[in-house]
Amino acid sequence: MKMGTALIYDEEMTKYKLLWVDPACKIEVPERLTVSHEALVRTGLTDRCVSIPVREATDADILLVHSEEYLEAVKKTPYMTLEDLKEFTLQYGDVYFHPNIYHCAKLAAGAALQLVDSVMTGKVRNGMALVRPPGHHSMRSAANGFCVFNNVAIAARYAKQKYGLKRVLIVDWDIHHGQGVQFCFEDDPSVLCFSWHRYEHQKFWPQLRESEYDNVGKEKGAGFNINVPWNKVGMENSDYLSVFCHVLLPVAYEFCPDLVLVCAGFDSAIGDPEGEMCATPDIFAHLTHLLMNLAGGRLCAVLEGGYNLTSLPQSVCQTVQTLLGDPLPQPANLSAPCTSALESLHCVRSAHRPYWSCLKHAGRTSTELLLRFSCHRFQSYHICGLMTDRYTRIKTTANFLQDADDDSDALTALSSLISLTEKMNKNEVIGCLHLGCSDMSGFLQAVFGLLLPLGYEYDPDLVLLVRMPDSEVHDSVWQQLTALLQSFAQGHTLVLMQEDEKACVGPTASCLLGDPAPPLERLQAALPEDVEAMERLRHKLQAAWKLLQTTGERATAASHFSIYIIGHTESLKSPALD
Ligand code: X5A
Ligand code: ZN
Repeated sequence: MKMGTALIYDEEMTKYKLLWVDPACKIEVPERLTVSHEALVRTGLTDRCVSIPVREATDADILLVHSEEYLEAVKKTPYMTLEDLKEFTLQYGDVYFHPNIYHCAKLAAGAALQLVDSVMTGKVRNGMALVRPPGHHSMRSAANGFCVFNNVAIAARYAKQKYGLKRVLIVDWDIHHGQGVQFCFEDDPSVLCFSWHRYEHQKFWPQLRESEYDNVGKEKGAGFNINVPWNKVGMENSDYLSVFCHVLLPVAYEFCPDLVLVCAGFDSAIGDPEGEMCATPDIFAHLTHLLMNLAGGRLCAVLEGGYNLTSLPQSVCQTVQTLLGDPLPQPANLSAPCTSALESLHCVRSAHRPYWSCLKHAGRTSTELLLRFSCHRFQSYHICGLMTDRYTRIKTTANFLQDADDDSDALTALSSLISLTEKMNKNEVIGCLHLGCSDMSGFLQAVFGLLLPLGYEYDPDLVLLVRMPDSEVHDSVWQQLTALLQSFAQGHTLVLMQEDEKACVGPTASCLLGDPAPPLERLQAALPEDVEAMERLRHKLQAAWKLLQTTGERATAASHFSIYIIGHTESLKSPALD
């Protein structure tokens, strides 16, 4: 099993800065990198990572994405006078040059490539590169938005070329649209690009029509570019999680990537002067975790933006800590997604409906209800203090699994478990979700569309995961489920399995210990009756569980209104009517 987390950083990348007055660029300072690195050192995270040296990207590496003319032009910048640099800078948008930036840009791209190599050769499981300049705005022949070379785009092409990867997923959680990444791969179905971004109906930089949700990719790449525009500032944790549960995760699992690259910008965190969003740094632990079981755990995060020198280092620490496999923090104050976020979500899902079977709503009635679900409240057992660190987690898991193994009666195991947990504080309340589904795709769809949002909103103190003897859940899906459920209750998960499932005990335990779940095979479309049943249930539960919603109130109200005025107006093409 590949283990370990790579950390790539070199102080050299702090050695360039803005040399003249430019209000648009003054936030991109060397301290962004130093405070992030210092926070990792202070919290002991650097010591737990595998330190990998940077290297300079070669011309050939850079030419995977950029034009020769552009590379040659940038090569001249180290020799330019201040006046020449200023003038050179003027041809691009919101970016600055410095005599040392070409060197740093080669190191930043090279760092991303070193990270890909470390993960692909199995030296580590995953990793993060702390780099400057960022990359996701730079285009084939243009610097843009503080970016010189497109670090992540180069890394994706490099990974495909060097390791023969068929599919790469790029997740851009920076608050700006990674338009450089989009333009690079928009006709390429082998690279799935996801970006959410502050948009405000095209009022926010870079003010591109191409950042809209209806830019789904071109030609063969149609469906492989996902844009989630935020049309209001102040988005919160629940807005981000909602997009992950209802768009990114189902599509990403259906895509089945061989590698996940993250444009890890933290200007999407609270306090950032650019993003003006309200998500807290611990949300990045969850975003990271939710992506960590794709591609057999091969995840490379590369720093992009992040300009608040308090929330940036905190967010970086959350990301690295999660990559290392630590239990996740309880997601802070989850509320209902806001109306504007729900409107965006609805538009994105609709725009991608033709391309992804997980977004296709079944049109016919189910003959059989294949998905059973109940949600009731009952007394539970507070288990805090029992599993406070990795070591005790291991021990408890082992003991418990041993019990279940030795004792032929699963009930005995259950009662011993309960007596164990009864010793802990009581009187906390958890929910019980019973989920069954006939095929793998339908099951996973229910996990993303129902179970994860419910779990996040419910915020349990303990997750009790029971594998029913007749569940027919494929082992690999079971492992994914086990891994994903550790998003909740700070990883306090208890698993009950039966004697005849001995073979799956080891793999389950390894997921509980934070090892990546093995990659799934590419999913087929879910059975229409499963989708239908799930959708119906989701709609029924939406009033009580806001994270299940995928449509804004306004959108709903508007459709009712359209129905009401049938015959009087032209608005017969309302989505509610087809
Ligand atoms: C990487 C990044 C932001 C550029 C903002 C320009 N760039 N107004 O976050
Ligand atoms: Zn940004």
